[in-house]
Amino acid sequence: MDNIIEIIKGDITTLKVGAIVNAANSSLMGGGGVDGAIHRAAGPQLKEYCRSLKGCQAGEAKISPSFQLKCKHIIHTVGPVWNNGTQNEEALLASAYRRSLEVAIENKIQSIAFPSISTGAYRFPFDKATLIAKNEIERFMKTNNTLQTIILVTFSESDYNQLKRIYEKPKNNYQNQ
Ligand code: AR6
Repeated sequence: MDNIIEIIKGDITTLKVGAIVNAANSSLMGGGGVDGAIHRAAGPQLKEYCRSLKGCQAGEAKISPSFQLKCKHIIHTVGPVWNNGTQNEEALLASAYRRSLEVAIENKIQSIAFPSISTGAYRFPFDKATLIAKNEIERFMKTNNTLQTIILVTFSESDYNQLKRIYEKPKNNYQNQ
């Protein structure tokens, strides 16, 4: 087994990994939710650095140092705002995961932690978002084995249970018999 996916419940800002992913907005100037928590914990230098990144489009990703966090880097990505699936949201969410993973590889990062991008303030349905993330991560892992650990971080107990259910679901009915 070259790489593993771990599901945990907790605060992504506390993790000592190669990179944590931030579910940012396109200004990269901070906000609420996980973005606010990351900026608070990293300190004001993060905002100064992010200013130099000059924003980020939905589906794209940019990297910064982690400043006061225990992780080495922060990969800032921007998920889509859910609009009943009418604005290419599924493809944009897949791209946010894919581009974050590509940026991690480009920077020789071996462990990465993701929050559930777009499922908070951006209102993307959690189940749908989880399946898109799973598909993208699994596809990526087939062709890349330099990233050794991918951690999916959920904040609430119910999100954690839902994620576990989706990842542990048997692939076909034969496994149920
Ligand atoms: N650790 C892990 N997960 C967290 C944490 C944390 N510390 N805090 C929240 N979550 P959201 P979005 C979960 O709203 O939907 C911001 O204002 C949360 O439970 O943070 O992509 C940005 O600036 C949810 O499952 O991000 C943007 O404007 C998930 O993280 C906008 O929100 C994502 O929720 C982005 O919205």
